[in-house]
Amino acid sequence: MSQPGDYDAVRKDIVAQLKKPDYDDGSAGPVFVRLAWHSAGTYDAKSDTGGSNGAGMRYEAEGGDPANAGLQVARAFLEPVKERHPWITYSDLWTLAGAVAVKEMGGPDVKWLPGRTDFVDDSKVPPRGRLPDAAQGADHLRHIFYRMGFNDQEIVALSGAHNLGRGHKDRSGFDGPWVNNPTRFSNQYFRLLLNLDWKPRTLSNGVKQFNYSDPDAAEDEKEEPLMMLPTDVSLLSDNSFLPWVKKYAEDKELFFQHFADVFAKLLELGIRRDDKGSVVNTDNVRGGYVS
Ligand code: DDH
Repeated sequence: MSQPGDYDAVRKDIVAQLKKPDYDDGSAGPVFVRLAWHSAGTYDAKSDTGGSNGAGMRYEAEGGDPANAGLQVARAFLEPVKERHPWITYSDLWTLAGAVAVKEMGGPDVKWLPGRTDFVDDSKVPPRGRLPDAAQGADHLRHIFYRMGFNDQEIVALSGAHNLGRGHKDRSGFDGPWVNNPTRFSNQYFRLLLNLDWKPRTLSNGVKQFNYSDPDAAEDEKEEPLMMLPTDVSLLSDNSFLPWVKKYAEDKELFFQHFADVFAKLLELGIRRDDKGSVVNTDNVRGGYVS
C-alpha cells in the first residue's frame, strides 16, 4: 500500500495494467480513455449535474446505461490498482487512468488534478441519454457537447480520441478499429477520415457504419476493414467542423496540444477548485452546490 497522495505510485500501477496480450489489440489503454470520458461526459453545465465526481458508474443507474456497455471491463482492469491504493477515489482513479493511458500510448501530457469524491446523491444521478448517439450527425454533436460547455473546435479535438481502440459488436454494435494502429495515439484518425473513401455499410445486426478496405490488397492479405461512425463522418460535411479536421490532419503538434487541453477540461467538468487546486465542492454530488 502506498502513502495517501502518492499519485506517482498509482500512475505506475495503472501503466502496469495497460499491457493485456489477450485483450483486443493488446492494450487496456483505449478502454481506459473511454472510461474516463464516459465518467465525465454526463456533465450538464446548466444544472451543474453529472461529471466524474461520484463515480456513479459503479451503480446500475449509470453503469447499466447501454451507452456504457463494456466499460465494466475497464473498471475490472483497474480494481487491482484500487486494492493497492485504497485511499484513491474511484472518480480520481478512472480519470487518472485515462490521462495516463493517453500518455503511455504516445500522446500528450494531460494535466490531471486529484480531489474528486465518490459520494453519490441518488437524487442527482444524471439521466440516461447524456452521452452521444453514434448514429446521429453534427446537430446532435453540438447538442451534446455544447451542454457540457465545449465549442466546435473542442468537439473536433475530442473526436480525435477515436484514433484509439475499436467498436465491439457486443458493446455498441459497431465493429472494427478506426485506424491501423489503434493503441498508438496520433492524428491518423483525421488523415484517414479526410483521405479514404468511406463506404456506408449495414452490419448483420442492422447497425449502420462506414467502412474502408484496401481495394488493392490481395484476397489472402486483406486486413480487417477500418470503420468510422456516422458521427465521425458528419464532421466532414459541416462548415465549422471541417476546417478543424483539416488542421489536425496536417498538424499533429497542434492536435496534441488541443487534445491535451480539451481532455483535461473534460476531466474537470463539475469540479470546482480553490486557488491552491483543492476541490471545494466535495460534500455534494457531481458538482452541484447544495444551497
Ligand atoms: Fe467514442 N465511441 N464516441 N469517444 N470512444 C466508441 C469507442 C471509443 C462516440 C461513440 C463511440 C468520444 C466521442 C464519441 C473513445 C473515446 C472517445 C464506440 C465503440 C462508440 C460507439 C464502443 C464499443 O463498441 O466498444 C460518439 C458518438 C462520440 C461523439 O459523439 C463525439 C470522445 C469525446 C472520446 C474521448 O476519449 C475524448 C475511445 C478511446 C473508444 C475506444 C474504446 C475501446 O474499448 O476500444
